[in-house]
Amino acid sequence: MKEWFARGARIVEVLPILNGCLPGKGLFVFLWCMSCVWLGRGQDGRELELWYTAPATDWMTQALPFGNGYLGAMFFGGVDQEQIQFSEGTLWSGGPGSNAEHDFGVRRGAHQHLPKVRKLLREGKMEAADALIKAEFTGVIDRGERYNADFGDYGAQQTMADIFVQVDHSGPVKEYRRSLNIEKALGQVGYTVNGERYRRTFFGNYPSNALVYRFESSVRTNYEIQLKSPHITTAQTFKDGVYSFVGEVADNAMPFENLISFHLSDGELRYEEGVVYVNGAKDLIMVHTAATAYAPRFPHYRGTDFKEKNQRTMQQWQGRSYTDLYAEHLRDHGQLFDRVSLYLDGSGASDLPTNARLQAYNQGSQDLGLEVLYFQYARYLMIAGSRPNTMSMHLQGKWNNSTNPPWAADYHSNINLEMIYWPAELTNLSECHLPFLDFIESLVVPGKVAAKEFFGVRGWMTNTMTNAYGFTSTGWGIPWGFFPAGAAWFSQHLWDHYDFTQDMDFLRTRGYPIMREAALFWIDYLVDNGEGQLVSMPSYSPEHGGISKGASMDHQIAWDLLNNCIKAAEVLGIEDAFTRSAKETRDAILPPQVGSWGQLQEWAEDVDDPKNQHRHISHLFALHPGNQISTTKTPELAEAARVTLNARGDDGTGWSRAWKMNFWARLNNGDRAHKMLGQLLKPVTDTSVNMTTAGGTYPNLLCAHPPFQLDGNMGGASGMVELLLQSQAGVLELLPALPTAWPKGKVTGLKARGGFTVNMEWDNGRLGKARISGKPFAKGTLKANGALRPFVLDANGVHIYEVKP
Ligand code: FUC
Repeated sequence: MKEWFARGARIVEVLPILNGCLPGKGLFVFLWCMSCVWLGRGQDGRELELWYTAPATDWMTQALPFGNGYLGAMFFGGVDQEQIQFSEGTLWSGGPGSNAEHDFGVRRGAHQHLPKVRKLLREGKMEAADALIKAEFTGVIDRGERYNADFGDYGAQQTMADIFVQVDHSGPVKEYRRSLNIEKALGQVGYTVNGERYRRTFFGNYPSNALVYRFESSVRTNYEIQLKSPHITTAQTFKDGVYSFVGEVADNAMPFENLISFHLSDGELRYEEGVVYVNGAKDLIMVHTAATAYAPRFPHYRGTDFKEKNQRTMQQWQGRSYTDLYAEHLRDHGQLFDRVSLYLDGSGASDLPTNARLQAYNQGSQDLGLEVLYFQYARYLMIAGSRPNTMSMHLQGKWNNSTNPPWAADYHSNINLEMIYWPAELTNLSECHLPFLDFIESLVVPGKVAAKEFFGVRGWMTNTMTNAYGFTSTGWGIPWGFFPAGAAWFSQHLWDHYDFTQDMDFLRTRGYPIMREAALFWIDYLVDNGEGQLVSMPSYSPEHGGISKGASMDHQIAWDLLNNCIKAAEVLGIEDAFTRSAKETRDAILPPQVGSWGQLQEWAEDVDDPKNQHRHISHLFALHPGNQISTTKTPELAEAARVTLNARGDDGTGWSRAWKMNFWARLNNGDRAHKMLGQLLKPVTDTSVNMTTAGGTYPNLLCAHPPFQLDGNMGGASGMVELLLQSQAGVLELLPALPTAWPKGKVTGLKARGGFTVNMEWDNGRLGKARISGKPFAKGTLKANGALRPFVLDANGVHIYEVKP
């Protein structure tokens, strides 16, 4: 006890010895052994911790995130009032049910106008072609006051509710500390009032689908607990220590339910008109779950018996202790989180509160520990936000406190969603990739309807913005909304999942069929430019510039997809009319072009402006995350990419900085990439939308676009891996872009294509030792310290590479 309350105390593992069980039927107040034991950790434990000396007053920039995959929550740590805001991945407004005519944005028969658009483009009548697209190819949405969110029946991800806990105490607050330990996925708040000690603990348990909130005090304490939701309240009940809140989203009548079971060490529990009163408890535990009627199936997207699901979830808790739920959580989180460790030799400032630490780092004090924390925080967020059989993460992961969040907190395909999942395979969290892969699969059926109606082609597409209800149409504004390459880019994740895991069954039964359908779209959509090359016409480069006879990003994404289909077919032993046409199409696509000032062209037309510093650098897709351009295989194109990157500069929105970091890593420029990491870690507190140069990181280490978007956190982590290990060119490159700021270090558990796991140590900027593991006798080539070496794993599936001094 003493240890925990010491000034600037370190986080202490909470393992109370607890006899009580979570409630069985009829049991709502029970006592457990009062002698809780707090077990300290053997070491500092602060390296992987965010901590603060004051409560959060702002959700976006200060509150701390936790979650269990299904639910994302934020705690504030207010002294007199705790606020736990939460959302559930499947709760969306809009979509089917929001109006009788809802048709997923599809403009039926739009494809009839496509020949005319192409004719105008061929005649060089760009403006007329653009006007025709705007008139006939925009996705359809219904706006009006009856909708919760800005984009009408397109809908938006929804907050579910807040839980407010009033704590009855008064007097000066001392020794306040609010923290998030990402190694244990544990939030804590501690302080004293009048010499009495108070502590709160928060964690999200995935296997038991529970969020757990614990309030402890050295004196008997009264609490008032209330759930407040912006949605329609259908019913509130309290029975046998379990509170139920049933609600409904206003515009689409999507119902949902929250269950919170209450457990007290002592004192009394009472319920009156939506408020739960706890009187005189030293230890209060709330175990919380939620579910909605959503089901990820076109066209109705309903069908989950959410009340039954909640009952089943709660039955799993019965007869189990807090210790049990906590231990289960630790095991579950640890078996993912502990797969990767990163150590960078140098100074760290974990004794500074995280907000002050970020400021100090920005002012130039070296803090490699902050960089490691930032890297592992992305993995923490992925584990907390994306687990098998939960919804795919959206722009804000699983953390959304609004009914009308920025950009609907949806699934953007022209960089954001892909970036959010970049570190999944690289950082050994392949299972966390699955919700995105499931989501991709759910889009194929609606995406085929959209492809047929808009463009009269086979296959499936998605455009810039996609939601939980199969909206695969073009957006309701053009040019930003016109980006049919979303599906093809998503499909890269299917191939990567195979490439990293070597899961042949996945590739055969799920990955390849979806990739093939996405490829059919491009086989049909690309047209001859009159010189025997295939181009995307009409096209727009994402959110930048006007109509084009060939946006480079489309070409590069189509190339990547067709190339991956060909590789997949080879692995699966498939050779047929499709594979032949995939090869022919791939080889005829207009390759990346170098323009008049040595830049990589963003469009088939050489019109790039060297002064333009737009945040999207779409035409470098081929460098990253694609692999059509590399410093070794296509040095001239790599050089052109470098010219473009220099012109675009080092500022940008959060995700734009993160992407630039990845680009520089692929150009083997570790120092410039490291500079971009510094750019990403610029302290920001502004939450208003800024589309140009205000990106960085909030005090809670969430990425600031601004506003908050998770993509930058994830892109930053993937960029850090790209500095240490790259495998996209068929070779395991060890330390391909090591920054001089990281002269000595050690990493374990990174993943490479081919199903390899890599551990490495380096010193003086040179690799010392590497351990590559995988399937026994698997073969590969590694590149280290400038030399290529073939290797074969031994019978134990291991290869050790050691540089003799
Ligand atoms: C794309 C980007 C914006 C923002 C939005 C969510 O539209 O151009 O910068 O990230 O997605």
